Amino acid sequence: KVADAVTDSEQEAFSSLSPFAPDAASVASSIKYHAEFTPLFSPEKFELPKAFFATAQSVRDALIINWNATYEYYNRVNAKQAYYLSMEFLQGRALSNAVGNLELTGAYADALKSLGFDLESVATQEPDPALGNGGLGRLASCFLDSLATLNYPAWGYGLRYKYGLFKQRITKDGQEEAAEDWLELSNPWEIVRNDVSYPVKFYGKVVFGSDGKKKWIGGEDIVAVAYDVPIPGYKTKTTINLRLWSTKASSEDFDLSSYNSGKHTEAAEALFNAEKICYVLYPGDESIEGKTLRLKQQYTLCSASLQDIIARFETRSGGSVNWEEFPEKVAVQMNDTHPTLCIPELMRILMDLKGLSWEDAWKITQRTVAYTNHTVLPEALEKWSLELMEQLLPRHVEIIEMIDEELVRTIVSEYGTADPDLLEEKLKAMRVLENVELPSAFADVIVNPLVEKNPIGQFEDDQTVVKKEQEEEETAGEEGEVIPEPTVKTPKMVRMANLAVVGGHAVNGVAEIHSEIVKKDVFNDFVKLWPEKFQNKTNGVTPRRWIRFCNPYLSDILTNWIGTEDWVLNTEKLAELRKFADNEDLQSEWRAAKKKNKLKVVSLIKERTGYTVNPDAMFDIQIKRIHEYKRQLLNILGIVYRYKKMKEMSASEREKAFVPRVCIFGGKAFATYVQAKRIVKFITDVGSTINHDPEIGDLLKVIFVPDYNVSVAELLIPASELSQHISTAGMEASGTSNMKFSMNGCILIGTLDGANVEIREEVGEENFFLFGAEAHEIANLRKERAEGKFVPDPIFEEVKKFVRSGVFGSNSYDELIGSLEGNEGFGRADYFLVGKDFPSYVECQEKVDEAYRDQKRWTRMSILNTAGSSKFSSDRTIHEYAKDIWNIKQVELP
Ligand code: GL9
Repeated sequence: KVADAVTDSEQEAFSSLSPFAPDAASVASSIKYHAEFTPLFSPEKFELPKAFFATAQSVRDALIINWNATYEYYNRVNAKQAYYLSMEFLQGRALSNAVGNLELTGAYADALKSLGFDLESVATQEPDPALGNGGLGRLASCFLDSLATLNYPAWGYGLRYKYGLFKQRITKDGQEEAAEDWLELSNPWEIVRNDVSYPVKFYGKVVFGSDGKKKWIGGEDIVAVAYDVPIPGYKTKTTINLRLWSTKASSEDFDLSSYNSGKHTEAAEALFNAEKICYVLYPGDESIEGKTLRLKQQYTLCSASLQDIIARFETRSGGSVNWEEFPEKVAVQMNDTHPTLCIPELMRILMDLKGLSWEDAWKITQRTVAYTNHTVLPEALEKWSLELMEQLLPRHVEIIEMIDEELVRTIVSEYGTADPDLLEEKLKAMRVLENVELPSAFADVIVNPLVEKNPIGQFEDDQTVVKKEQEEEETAGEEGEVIPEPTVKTPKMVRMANLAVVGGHAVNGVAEIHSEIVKKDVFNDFVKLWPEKFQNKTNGVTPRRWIRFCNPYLSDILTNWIGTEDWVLNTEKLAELRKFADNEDLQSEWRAAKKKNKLKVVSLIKERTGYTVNPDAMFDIQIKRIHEYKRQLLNILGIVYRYKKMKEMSASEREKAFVPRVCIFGGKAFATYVQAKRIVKFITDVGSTINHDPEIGDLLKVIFVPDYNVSVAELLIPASELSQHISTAGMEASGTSNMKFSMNGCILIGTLDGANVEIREEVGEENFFLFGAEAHEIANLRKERAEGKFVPDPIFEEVKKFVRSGVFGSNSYDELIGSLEGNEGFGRADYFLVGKDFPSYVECQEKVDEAYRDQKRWTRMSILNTAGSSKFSSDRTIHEYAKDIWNIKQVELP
């Protein structure tokens, strides 16, 4: 319908917008033009780095035409638009993706050839944008690709971190972090919008203005400036926008007189204070300064984005603004709790700046925002100190207190006062404010002041454990010294997840099992109040980046056997492969493609680690953030067990008993997560022993690929044969690499966790290696474990003893192995149940070897994985969000 708003002559004007001339000769001259007129490198040198920049700029020209047309058209038809707010976007390299989506790969390849380059080498010059950490950030980027491809009016909003997360180096001491200077040579894809900037305020105080309205004044003002990144859809003109904010001080804040009197640091203090907000993703938050910085980041994202969204709404309303229509034009999706400040910020703008009443503002806010939960681990269920928030965002705290009070009213009316214990329990669990006395209006409803004695929750998060370990180290004084008991504090906190649930109209988990856990455990009390809010949206990944562009060999096979390339847009077509699963021609093509991808990884491993690996061995891969719940430790202990068995055999026995494997790990451990860093060190130690053992040779190699990122994933996933998704059941919300592996014909070994459950359903249980305890058993197993009732399997004892014997160096790995036993001082007793699942894991791995020996069977399983992966396209996920949460319609450009 919206297309009707455009007249015929306008249609013509749009069509005549010359799409970028797509022939190789024009492309070559455009590249040459940019090489000549962009003085980024010395003019006489036209080498690879310059070729990349010139090529990227030429592609950007093409993107800009579509990007402008899209923006203008959306303005004109004024359709409802979705905004995806995320602290992370893991975009990956843009060049091959952009030329692929524009269907210009051939033209660019030919053009570059005529200039003496090849597209692939040019593309690998591009640094990976370091704007994310893991699955949550990559999901945001897959969503942008699907939104553009499916012609949904939508934008992404994030922050432009100067250094991103960090660059990982692997040394003999394990992981080291260094600043990732991804912008060093400038970013050819971004368009700085110096004309689009908003003030963002911190600190200050709240006063009544002359109009009787609340006003937030004083404090520290910074400026958020927009950097736009065009996001092209596949085979469509639609090119949406990812708007990233960068922070700076206003020039008035530069103290010129101090500067001239020689006080340079003081003079520039405001500049540094503003700029440092966008230096790194997830700055260390153990110090109060670190916490403040993170909260400033979150508020900057929310405030600048909402000001921008509101300004656009006002412009598009053309002079007659009707605020009730806001939720009919705007949907805001909060990617995890990080952007939850959107709720009080939208309330503040609507009430204090636009003059709406609390009731109207609240209705509008609730109808506009929605929240996606991505994990049941406490680090994502963020809590902020009320005291800190009161200082930094005094007006928002007033609003949050009001929201909390309304919630208390709802809870009291739901549960009544007849059973005070029940009411107290519910208030404690559900309130937005924690350890805060009840608002005065409720003073006599409940006698107990609702202040927790011990604020540490059901599980402790990484940070808490890290801190405890450090405290233990610090307080372990001389013998006989009396160590004072730590004082138990009851800090007042703001629970962001509760705020997100209360303030939004929808809450979704990211895989079926996860959404059930969200409903049964995490937000159970809220489900009773508002069952209609809770939904599932199983994650997905874009088949463009994750099959079509990263795996051209497989893509050609798919297109040939399916008979069309439509599968890139309609992944249901992949199911047609099922009927050829046993076809010998397909099978041999399939294996040949896998082999070619494996050869690329052989080079990558050589280049990054110096090791030479055998391309005929099984490639067994686990790539993801290093985390105890993801159980890289289970994988490496399985490898250690395998190695031990090999060492006990004669050469011929060994060769008969084991399938040769290259076991590949990749992933970053958060810089302050001590136990995760110990795991990295252990993996690399095991690798250096096994990889240099002449008796073992090609039978087993253990590789840790340093600095894992999207580009490394794009090489590893197409080459994988077995991949590991072995989290403690119930702890991995979804996982998304599991989907990418399965699409690329890799067979999964995994627990019944996250999206594994649905993948197994889709590909067939005989094509998935399942092991381990199930989610519903975990709580009880932990309880038994803690009560000392767990009897470890002899093979688990055997493997730990082997590690302690010093085979992998002088280190005895006390902390690591101790954590599996719950020894004094080493934290929770195998909280992640590695010991419990170890025997069934080892047994399952034996089945993997057996299946791999029969290459026909293995190839069939591999084909059936690809054929069964259609559900996991992010196109399916985005259609669901659009329909069930955002209520947006596809808008195709004329
Ligand atoms: C995560 C979950 O751990 C994953 O299981 C899930 O697939 C993704 C996307 O929904 O979200 N939640 C989360 O906080 N992260 C995830 O990867 N963390 C990061 O990305 C840092």
